[in-house]
Amino acid sequence: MARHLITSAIPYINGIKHLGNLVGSQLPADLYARYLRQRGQEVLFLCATDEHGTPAELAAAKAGKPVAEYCAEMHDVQARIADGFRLSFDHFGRSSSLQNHKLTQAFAGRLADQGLIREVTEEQVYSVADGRFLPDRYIEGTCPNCGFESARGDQCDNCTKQLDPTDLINPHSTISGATELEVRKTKHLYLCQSRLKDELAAWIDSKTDWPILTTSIAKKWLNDGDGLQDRGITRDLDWGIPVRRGDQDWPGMEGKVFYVWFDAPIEYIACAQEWEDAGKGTDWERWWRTDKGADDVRYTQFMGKDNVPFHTLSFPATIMGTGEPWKLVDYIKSFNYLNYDGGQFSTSRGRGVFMDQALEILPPDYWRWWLLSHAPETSDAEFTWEAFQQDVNKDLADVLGNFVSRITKFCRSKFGETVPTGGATGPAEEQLITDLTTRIRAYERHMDAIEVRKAAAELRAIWVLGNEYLQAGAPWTTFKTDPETAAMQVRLGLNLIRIYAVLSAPFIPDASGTMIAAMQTDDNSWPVDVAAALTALPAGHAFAVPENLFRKITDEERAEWSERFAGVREQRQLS
Ligand code: B3M
Ligand code: ZN
Repeated sequence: MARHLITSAIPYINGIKHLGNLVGSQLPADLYARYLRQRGQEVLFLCATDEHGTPAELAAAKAGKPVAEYCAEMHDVQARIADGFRLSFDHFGRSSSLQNHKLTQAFAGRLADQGLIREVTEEQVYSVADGRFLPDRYIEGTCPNCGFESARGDQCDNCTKQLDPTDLINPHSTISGATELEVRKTKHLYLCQSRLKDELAAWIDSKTDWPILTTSIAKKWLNDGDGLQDRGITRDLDWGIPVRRGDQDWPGMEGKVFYVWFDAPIEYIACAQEWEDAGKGTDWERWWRTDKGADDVRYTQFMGKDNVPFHTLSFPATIMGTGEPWKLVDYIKSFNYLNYDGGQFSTSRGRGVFMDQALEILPPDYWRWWLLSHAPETSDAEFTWEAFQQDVNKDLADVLGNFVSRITKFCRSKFGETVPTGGATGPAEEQLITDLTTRIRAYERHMDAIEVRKAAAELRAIWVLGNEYLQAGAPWTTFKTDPETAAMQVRLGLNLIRIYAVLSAPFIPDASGTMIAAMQTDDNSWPVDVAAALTALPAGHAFAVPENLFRKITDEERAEWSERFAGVREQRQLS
């Protein structure tokens, strides 16, 4: 038995994620975690909310709440929605946890001890009325390029020109509106990651099995980008992890916090501590410290492509720089973007379907199936309502749902609600076993390799095999002349339902649970030997006809939803 540590990129706290975010990190991570658990592996699957940084402060201010209160509420909201999608985290932590405070400060202290942190004096805008330095996006003014009046300190949203706050005409604080701004000197800590370049390059070069998407981004930043310039790891914000050198004060750093991208990945580790401290497990170090057994762990990270530089360069640099035996990631599965109906999902404009809204209109399996079977692995993918309706209706309702309903209802009407006895298998069944075996082995290979779309295609093909068998065997006709053979066909079909439940569980856990419950069995063993698995439910075993597994999406619904989600999401921060 192997041990697998799995993390999904931790979602920002400020608002609810859209389906594009979901399919690029949390959902495929859940698919993989569920699959490995089913295959008997020991899994620790962690996620958390990413709670620091300017966006969290701004969102809290907008909601009129103290930022700590806002984060606590939004964490609960996100945890509830994650449950709604059946994301099976072993722990859903918070980057603002005490554990992460301590660990982040310890990392910084250790990096300083290793001589990898230097102090840099910078000039930054200070607001006298607010009594604080203003991050670029807390400053607005008129764009010198196009005259747009609400250009931000870092960029004009109208003409997209990159700006410095000092470029703005009539600059003012977005916190208070104050115009009394001055440029003051302030000191920040920089992580000397440029000095780790060779070590990082060698490490990335050794990852020959990583997806091209992951390594191409890493190498681009490593070689011709400026991704490995030394990087500021502190900010002048109120909300965040106070800058300390381990458990000591850091002279000159009073009132400053660590940069959100410094502490967020460290939360992957702190989350394991939270998991243990919450009483959900023991011995977190055996997952994270190679001197405490984590050498045996295979660590897989899931994320969208925009997060790859931080996970291939910055976070490994943080870990390597300590010189301590922390576990480095073994495999990074990254994703392209999912677009929405001819454009992009947009959080700011409310374009597309957000996780809470998705669950309001359909149960999680519909989304899980469609999103995973269209995961943007090799290129960007697109969500359209037409495709969603068509695929869900066909794959889930017509193929899988229909198979389950036909077999169980036919059996009930002709043989009653127990697995029928009698009849002998023949060439058709042998062929089915051969085909199923081939496809199930391919499905396992794709799941092991985290080839999500290929796995989904294989699973769909496995469902289709059942339908084709039923169509060809036609027990409803056979029954009239040869009831024994019909009984055998139905017995096999009922056993196929159990097998489908097991194989489909990583994709559609609710439907899988319904199928297992209907088959009234607790045998959810993986079909390693297909012929044997087809006799798991013996003649005489009682079952029940389940409710329809999936309903069809109507044309009216499709039209209504595509209209409803076209843009301008209702301003609902909390639901
Ligand atoms: N919070 C970005 C995001 O939510 C960021 C990921 C952090 S992973 C350590 O997409
Ligand atoms: Zn402009």
